[in-house]
Amino acid sequence: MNLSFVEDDKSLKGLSTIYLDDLKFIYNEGNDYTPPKVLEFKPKTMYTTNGRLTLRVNDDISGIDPNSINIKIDGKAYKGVYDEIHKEIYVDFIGLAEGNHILNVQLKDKAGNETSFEGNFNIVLEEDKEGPKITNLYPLNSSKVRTNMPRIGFNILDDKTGVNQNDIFLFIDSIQQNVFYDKTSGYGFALPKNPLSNGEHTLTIYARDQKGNVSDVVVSKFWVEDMNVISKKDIVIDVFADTHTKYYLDELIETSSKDNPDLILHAGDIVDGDTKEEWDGIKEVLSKVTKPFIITAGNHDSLNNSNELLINFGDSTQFYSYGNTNIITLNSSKMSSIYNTDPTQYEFLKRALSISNKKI
Ligand SMILES: [Ca+2]
Ligand SMILES: [Ca+2]
Repeated sequence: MNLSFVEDDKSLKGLSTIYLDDLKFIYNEGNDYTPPKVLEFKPKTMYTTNGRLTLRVNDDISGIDPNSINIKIDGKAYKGVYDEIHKEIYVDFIGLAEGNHILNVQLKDKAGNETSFEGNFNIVLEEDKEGPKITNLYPLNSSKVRTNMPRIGFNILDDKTGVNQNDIFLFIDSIQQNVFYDKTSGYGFALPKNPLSNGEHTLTIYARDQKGNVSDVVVSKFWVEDMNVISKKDIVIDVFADTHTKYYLDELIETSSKDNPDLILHAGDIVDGDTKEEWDGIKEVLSKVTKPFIITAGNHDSLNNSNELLINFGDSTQFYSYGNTNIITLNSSKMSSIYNTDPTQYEFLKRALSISNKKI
């Protein structure tokens, strides 16, 4: 710690007094004196009498004690389940009446510091007449993917009653697929039941809300061009990152060609400002590369929120198989923040690892 004092009136020389009061010195950074925080909870308005509240919580140093969570709605006790990975507490309720409700939460960290929180939420039983909205469907229509196990990504939100996982209907070439869905963010995904053949495939998806309203049917036709399977025991992968301009990319490709790699992996920031001109330059440089080239997303690659990366190089959350090696790519930044990214990537990673018995 560094304390500094500076005079601002020389005429007071020798006359000033500084008092320091209520100082606490913590020599061991393991000491925890700060109670947990409830950062927010949602939803504030619900359209069903059965539902789930999600509280985002945080604690520095010792972490939240899951046994200390005490939750009441309108004075009645409810069970709160703590999800340590996502730092969230879930509270499920059944049969609450229409109108305003009061939520009270008490919880402690593992050092015994306690916090209390009170909030309001509303149940509105007006009729749900609109179907869910489907966006962010991947692979995009007319796009090409370099894997025969492409991750099918989507976002489904419904303005009132919401969508249950079992009411999402996703087909690849008329074969229904199992989906994983996160109600809170609306993100979800599927992995094909079996590897897809090279060539065109048709993805069809629709969903139904809890009132029975059905969304539009959304269709995407995409191409699978799996990377050539090689039988070599050891493969060489050249890894690039942060080239930002086509000139640096070109230089690295020039150098890389001397290694004769089997595969090139770009770990993000292949462009700087995410403009169409930049992406056109990148495509031009890559057109001379004869080796398979995988590109993962850096924050600069979606700075403009363009879909150029997805259109040209497929979804940035993906599962690839190459020779004796699997490669899993994830996207931890949206508009330069991890908070808005697709949270179902954790589940995707678990499933991708479980279907893989190769090197990762
Ligand atoms: Ca604490
Ligand atoms: Ca609805």
